Amino acid sequence: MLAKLEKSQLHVAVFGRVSVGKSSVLNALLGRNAFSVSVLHGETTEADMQEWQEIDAGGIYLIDTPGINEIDGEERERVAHEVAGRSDLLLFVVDSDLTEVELQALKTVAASNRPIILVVNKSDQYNDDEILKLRSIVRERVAGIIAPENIVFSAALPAEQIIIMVDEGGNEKESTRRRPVDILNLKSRLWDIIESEGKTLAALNASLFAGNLSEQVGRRVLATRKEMGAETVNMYCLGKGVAVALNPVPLIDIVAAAAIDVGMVIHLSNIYAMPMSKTEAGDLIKTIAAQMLLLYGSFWAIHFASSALKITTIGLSTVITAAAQGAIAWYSTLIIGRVTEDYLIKGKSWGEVGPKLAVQNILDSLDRDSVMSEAKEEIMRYLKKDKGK
Ligand SMILES: Nc1nc2c(ncn2[C@@H]2O[C@H](COP(=O)(O)OP(=O)(O)O)[C@@H](O)[C@H]2O)c(=O)[nH]1
Ligand SMILES: [Mg+2]
Repeated sequence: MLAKLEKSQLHVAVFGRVSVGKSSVLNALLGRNAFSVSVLHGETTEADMQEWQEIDAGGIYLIDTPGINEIDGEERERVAHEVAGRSDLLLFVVDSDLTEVELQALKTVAASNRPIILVVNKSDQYNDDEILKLRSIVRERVAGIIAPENIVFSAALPAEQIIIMVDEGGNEKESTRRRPVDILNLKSRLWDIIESEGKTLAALNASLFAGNLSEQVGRRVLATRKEMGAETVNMYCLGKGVAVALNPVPLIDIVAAAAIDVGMVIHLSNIYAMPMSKTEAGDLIKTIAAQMLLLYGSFWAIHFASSALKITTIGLSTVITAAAQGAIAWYSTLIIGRVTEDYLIKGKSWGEVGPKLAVQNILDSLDRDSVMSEAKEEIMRYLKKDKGK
């Protein structure tokens, strides 16, 4: 998995019932008969892989798998699941409306959080009217699981049709004909997805894989992230505390403080592998700040008032009042950081609790007075050190 990630390989696997044309779809994409196709059930018994050279980016591999409905095929099903689990993108192939078994299987693989293209193959068996109907039936069947743009029709290996021609003399002449292969819709949909999110898919899947590998690995990954997260939050708390303490103009306090928090949230989102944009980070901070205001309104009001008064306090024991204000800034950044981590660990969501309870929980878990007195000491230490220089 790591080697695959290093070489930025992307694995595309087919999934589906026996004989729907999985191997044929892959051959049509490749433009050569790399995978064996058979009218017999269960021709493909092992997962097999071929590089798809057509895409410039390179490193795209197509993986053929056995069907999911083998009668004595528990082992085959296991292989199919395993391959799907290691793939970055899935082609779920059907050849008509989905059966109950297929729908169940689709739901199972959809839970693995990989993008899925639903390929309705053997379209040569239907006329235009039937295709229209089939499309709307399938669309409805998989609503909420597959986006409409990810449902594509194909004719990977159209069947031979026997054509009987009658000439003027009344003689019948038999010939055969194949409808043209139709794989372009699938190809362009695949290219779109790979072009827009190929690298991300590979990286995301590698981390999902690491998470699935064992509970232990998952826990270790999380523990490492939490460690890095705590260090990061601390760094920003000190940064903001000192910035606020040093800054004599209250308006700039607020602007600079906001910029520091946004920086921290973006930094944390990278640590937790859920990258956020500036706007997203800003929105999250607004949500958290609104909850903090609701819960601790008067406390923050005093914070702002004292910030506004700071200009007039210069000349008193400036360092001490500055450090006190810095400590409040530190505390607010600490809460934003902790709540953000909580939000990221839950996969960028508030879970069942909602933002209010999430903020409340973090506030409850921290002893405000001791956090602030420690913060004050840290800031003073830093300011004195700075002055010494
Ligand atoms: N009519 C028609 N038959 C197809 C198409 N694709 C595959 N088949 C046939 O379906 C059968 C099973 O194909 P195969 O690729 O081995 O299916 P798999 O078991 O899902 O891998 C073969 O007889 C193929 O000729 C198609 O687009 N149209
Ligand atoms: Mg096959």
